[in-house]
Amino acid sequence: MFLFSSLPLLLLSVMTACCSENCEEVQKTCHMITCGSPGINGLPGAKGEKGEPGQGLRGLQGPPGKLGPAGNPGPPGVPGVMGPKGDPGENSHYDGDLPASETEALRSELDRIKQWLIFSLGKKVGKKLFFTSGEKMPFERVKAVCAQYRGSVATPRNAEENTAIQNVAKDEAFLGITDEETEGQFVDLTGRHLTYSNWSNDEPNNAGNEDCVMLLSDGKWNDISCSVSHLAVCEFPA
Ligand SMILES: [Ca+2]
Ligand SMILES: [Ca+2]
Repeated sequence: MFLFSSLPLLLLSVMTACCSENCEEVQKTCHMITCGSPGINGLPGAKGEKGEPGQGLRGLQGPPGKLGPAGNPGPPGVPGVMGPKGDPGENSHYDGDLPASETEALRSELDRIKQWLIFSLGKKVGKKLFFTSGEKMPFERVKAVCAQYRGSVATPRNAEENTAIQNVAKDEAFLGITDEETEGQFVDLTGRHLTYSNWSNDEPNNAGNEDCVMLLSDGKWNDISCSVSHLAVCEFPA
């Protein structure tokens, strides 16, 4: 009975004791928050460590980028393996394998054409044919024209060839003889010394530096300038 009657009093005492302590703390806290001056912002803290990748969904792939510039060409490749020999063509039976009768007929025809040309245009002496284009030109040009037709400038090795050139030219013509290399030493265009000559009287005289040779109308020779123009006569193997 006494216990029931004194219990409310006991609870009240405990609550009062607790309340007095807590209230002091509340009052202290309340006083600092509501009545103090605002503080100065502190320095930023140290940067934290990088976080773990997030768990979100990956974005869609973007469109392809622009085409880049063309690269440098690569080195040449290794040559391929040689292919097999092709089939013979339709005219393969003519490849250097003519019947003897046809070869002889062609040779005969060629000889006949040569004779026509010699009869109308040139002269044949031994194994040489002499022709002229009928044009006059400087010596360098004569050499080029003869070489163009696989011949060389007419060069008489004996009196018969000299007469043949004279008959073909019927005019003053260059011969394939010069002393351009060594003054006074006339050689043919291959550099060989002459074994035949037919100089006119008092020639060669190198009058005004004359290093080429002209066949005169009478068949005699005269050294003359290489830059003047005379008839071109060429010789060919017969
Ligand atoms: Ca000379
Ligand atoms: Ca002369």
